[in-house]
Amino acid sequence: MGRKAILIGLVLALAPLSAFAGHQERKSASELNKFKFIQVDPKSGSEKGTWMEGKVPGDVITDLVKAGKLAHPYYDFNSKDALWVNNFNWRYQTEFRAEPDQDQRVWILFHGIDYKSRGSLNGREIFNHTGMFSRVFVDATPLLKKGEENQLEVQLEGLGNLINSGSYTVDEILEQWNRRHTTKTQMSYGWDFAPELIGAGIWDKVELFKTGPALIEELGIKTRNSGEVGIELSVDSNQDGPAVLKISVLPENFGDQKPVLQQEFPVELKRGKSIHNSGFTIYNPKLWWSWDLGDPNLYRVQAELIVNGQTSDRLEETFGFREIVWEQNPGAPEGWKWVLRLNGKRIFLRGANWVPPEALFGQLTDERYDKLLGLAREAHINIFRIWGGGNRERDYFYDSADRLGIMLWQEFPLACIFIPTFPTDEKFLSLVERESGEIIRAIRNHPSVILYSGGNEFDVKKNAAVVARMRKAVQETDPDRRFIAASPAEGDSHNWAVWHRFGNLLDYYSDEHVLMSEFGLQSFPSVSALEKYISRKLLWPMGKVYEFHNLGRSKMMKYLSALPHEDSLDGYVEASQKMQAYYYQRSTEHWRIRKYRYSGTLFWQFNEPWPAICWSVIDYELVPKLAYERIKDSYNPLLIAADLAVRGWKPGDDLSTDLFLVNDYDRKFSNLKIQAFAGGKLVGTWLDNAEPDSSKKIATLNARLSPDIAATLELFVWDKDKLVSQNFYDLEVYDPKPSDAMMRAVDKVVNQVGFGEKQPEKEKD
Ligand code: BMA
Repeated sequence: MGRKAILIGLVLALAPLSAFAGHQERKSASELNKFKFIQVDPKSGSEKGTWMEGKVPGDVITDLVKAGKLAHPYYDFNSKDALWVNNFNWRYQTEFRAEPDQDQRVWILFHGIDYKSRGSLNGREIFNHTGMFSRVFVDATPLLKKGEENQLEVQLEGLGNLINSGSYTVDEILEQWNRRHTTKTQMSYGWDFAPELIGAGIWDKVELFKTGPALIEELGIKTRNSGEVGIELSVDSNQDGPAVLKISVLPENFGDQKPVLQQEFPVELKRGKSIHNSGFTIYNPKLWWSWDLGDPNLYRVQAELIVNGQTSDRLEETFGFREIVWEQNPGAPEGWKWVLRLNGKRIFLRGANWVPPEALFGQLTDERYDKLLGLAREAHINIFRIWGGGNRERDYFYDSADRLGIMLWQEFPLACIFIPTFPTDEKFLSLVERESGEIIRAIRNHPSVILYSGGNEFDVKKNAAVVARMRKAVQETDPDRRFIAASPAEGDSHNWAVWHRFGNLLDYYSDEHVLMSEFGLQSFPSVSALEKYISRKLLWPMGKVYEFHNLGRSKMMKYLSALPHEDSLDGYVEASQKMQAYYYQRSTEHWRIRKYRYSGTLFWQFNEPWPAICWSVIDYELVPKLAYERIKDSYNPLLIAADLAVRGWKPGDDLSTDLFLVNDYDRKFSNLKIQAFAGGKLVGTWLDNAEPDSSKKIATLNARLSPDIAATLELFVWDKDKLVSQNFYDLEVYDPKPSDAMMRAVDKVVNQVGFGEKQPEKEKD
């Protein structure tokens, strides 16, 4: 379906849209993606140096690397050498031809600009914009030159560097002080798993297209599982009068993909912007499910706006039918509602935290999204929390999550403000409201998105003003989806007693919250990944470059000291990955066994934005760490788990443990055969059933471990002849030391003062 007979000739700038663009897709639009760029002195406004080739979507640092002006900032300490970039402005230019017929309008749509920018067309200002996530629509028609090239320019303002005081604490405060004014990706100011690369760029796509007198600015879609669909059509028209909205709906990823509905609605256009609501019903809709409960069925709506008998604009969008209910966790304080029902079915959240997959957005590709989401699906993940220090990702990510049946929890771009508070002046509050609203608009039609959160780790009471404006944005734009003020906030837990407070598994097991939305441990990536990004002379002994790439050295040494390991890079890599795997496996299984006292686990963190030594389970090279392999089994919807004591075993020891069968599917498994091998020897076989959505103890296993084989426990579940679940425990890995009284006190203070957490009712008594 193209915008009929609309052709735009372009000189430099065109590339076809990817065939897989489900969101607000204008098939006839072309992307402007080839630009040139130049450095600009912010004071004098004069250009410095020469024009270079720039790519959109992209960022200035990536473009400078390509132009040979910067060494790649992911290598060694190089990101320091990119800091000067922030002290200049950057002018991007492209040219295009557009020959609209009479009554046609030409539009340029910027999907995301990082962060402060001014745009001009043929020398006339077309916008002056602040905010990374708001779209910028430009009606280019009045400024176009016929039969000539049109010159589009975007000048990006350098935001300046953070002052480096040389003291970690002072720098933390300065950094929070600076970034709390912006709704830009917070992580780009530097994080404990990301470099400081503030940068600037036209980070999301720029589209060029024509319409008739009326543009479809947006198509908001709401569904009920009964089949009712509400359409909110936002229009920008340059004339009054009657128009017709033609709707056609077809299955997107199932069935014969023939239209299931075609309908026309009268629309009374008003000059300027207007909103028109209409609705229709799809009988017996096929529902969208997370992959573990069913098929992620999607529909496509094709919308065509007819003005004066001619197509004025067309837009397509995918959407789904699904209903979400959040229920109170049994036995938890009033208001802790984290038991999820998807289309009436209860489902445990087997999740992870998602961070931007590239610190340099110019390097981000659809393939990277594909690989990461594919790995997530393989690891049985059914939800991602898109962390507030990161981004609203590009459309492709949400489209892919829809199609894969992976649910999403989207945060707004505010994170980790502990010492100061967010500003309360109207300028900032309205910026936050607009940017939150635009994030919602960009993703609200995706059935995979099930929750909004105001951001990561800030006191929601001290920051009530900013929270109120985010809530307002949700209420006005998408009131049916749940909004929480921040995470943690309503009974979810960021448990950093382990790692930041040097604790052990017992600190997880004593956590009284009901949703584990962050917990984790750093590990080293593979030696080959380290060799790729750290120069040979800095590789060993481990110098400061490791901290620069985010190693928490003293914490790492605490956790490594619990395991015998060689004092070599290989030894550190292996032991740290073993330790991380141990923690992720034992914690997630502990909580899954006790569903729905606990209703979900989202470990910190799935991926990483640059080559780091951090909490990720997939390294920057997209190589899974050992924890990823363990999570695959621990997150199997049909889980066989040993509820092991917090201790270690040696070859020859006696092992006694309860075995649990956890079934997150909504179907029953009958006559499953469960086998246990201790130290490689078959020590038990059981036959049992797994009821839908259940967790049950199936046996107590008592066995003596073989004296001369490593102490391991392997569990297998067979459905007839098919292996449907398995698990592996390295019983020799053990970290003995829980956090001490002082660290537990620190943890409490962080939760109360940092996150504004109320004490659970029980503790108050
Ligand atoms: C959490 C996150 C991040 C941080 C991580 C590890 O609380 O929300 O801010 O990177 O801890 O320290």
